[in-house]
Amino acid sequence: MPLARPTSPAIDGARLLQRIDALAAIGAIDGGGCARLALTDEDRQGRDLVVAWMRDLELEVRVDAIGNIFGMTPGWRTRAPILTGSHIDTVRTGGRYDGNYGVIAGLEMIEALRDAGITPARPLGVAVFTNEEGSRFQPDMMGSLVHAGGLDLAQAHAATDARGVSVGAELRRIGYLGPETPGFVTPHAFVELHIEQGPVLDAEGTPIGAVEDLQGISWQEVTVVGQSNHAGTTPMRLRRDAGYVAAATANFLHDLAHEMGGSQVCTVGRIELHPNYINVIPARAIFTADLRNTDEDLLRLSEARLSTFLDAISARTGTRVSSRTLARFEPVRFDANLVALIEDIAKGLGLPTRRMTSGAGHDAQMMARICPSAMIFVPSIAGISHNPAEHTEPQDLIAGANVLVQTILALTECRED
Ligand code: HGY
Ligand code: MN
Ligand code: MN
Repeated sequence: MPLARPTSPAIDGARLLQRIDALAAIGAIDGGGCARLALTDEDRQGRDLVVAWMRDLELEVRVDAIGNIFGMTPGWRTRAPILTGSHIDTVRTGGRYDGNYGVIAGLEMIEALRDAGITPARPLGVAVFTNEEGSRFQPDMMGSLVHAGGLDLAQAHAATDARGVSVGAELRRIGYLGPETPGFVTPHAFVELHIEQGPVLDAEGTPIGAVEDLQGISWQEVTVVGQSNHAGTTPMRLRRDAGYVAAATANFLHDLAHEMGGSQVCTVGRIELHPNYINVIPARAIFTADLRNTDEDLLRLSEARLSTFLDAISARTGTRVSSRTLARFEPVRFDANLVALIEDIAKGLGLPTRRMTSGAGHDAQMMARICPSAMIFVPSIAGISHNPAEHTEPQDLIAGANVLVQTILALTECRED
């Protein structure tokens, strides 16, 4: 794979990788991954480390009331900054690059510019958005959604985890309920560098993805109420088996994705049965449905098909089924000029590039609501992510950071205000 042509400023690859490793050590799990669920003590430690790096780089650190952290260069109050960044919270079985890479590459950009004595024509900022993953608190991309005005702060603070602990209480507990009003800074543009988390770039041997769009996301939590009964004595015809409804729905959604084809994906990631014993017919099942499609009409069709299926199986099994929306975002198109710029920059660095869609949700999709936004992807080996085995080759990590720096520099030289 071609190495990026040397440019100014030069990314210090060793420093970039060293920071990735240092952050990955917080909440480290077997297999080289991370468990830093949003607003846990591990998340706080990760935040504290990134804030320390920001201060070492003489960035002005601002924290807003949903816990988003912004490290800014001088002048950001009077001239809209160019922002980069991502998230450092992870899923419970996360990798070391998802989100973390984009934040650390942003810090590396700041340091490389400083080392080269380059002062961009516009202020810059590196953002760490709260609770991008949505694993502990829903919706996902919570911090950037509040920043973009898509979710009321009080509603976000009131979101609770499985133990009934709220976002607001956790932000206060870890010391990141900041003074700034969410949305206090509107960037001139936002560029997020992220691992692809899918198989495309690695399979093609393409080092850079210029992300054009991002698919729509529908998250539901479905509750099924049946009747616990004896697994041995209860004839099948008398059962009201909540566990069967959950399993049948997972099967239905798997088949629905194959039937619909295209970009449709369906995932039942969490199933909780009560009382969850071998010889008791489950009285209750709570499970999640994650539906995604690049086309909003088809995403709605998949939601309607699920609803129809649940109505029918509820009637057939004598169970009560209810569903609540945990997150719902339409597909997003990124700024065409920014995407073209990323493509040009990558090609100018001698890096093969391809345009692509993001299967995953990202903070950039929320920032696209308030300013021109786009994403740069680098390959994930075998497309593995949300898994400790998540891996991206060092030379790809460095190439992506070079594309980010040059893209941001190109944007700062644009004189229009
Ligand atoms: O679910 C997602 O796509 C993201 O990782 N929050
Ligand atoms: Mn991510
Ligand atoms: Mn993720």
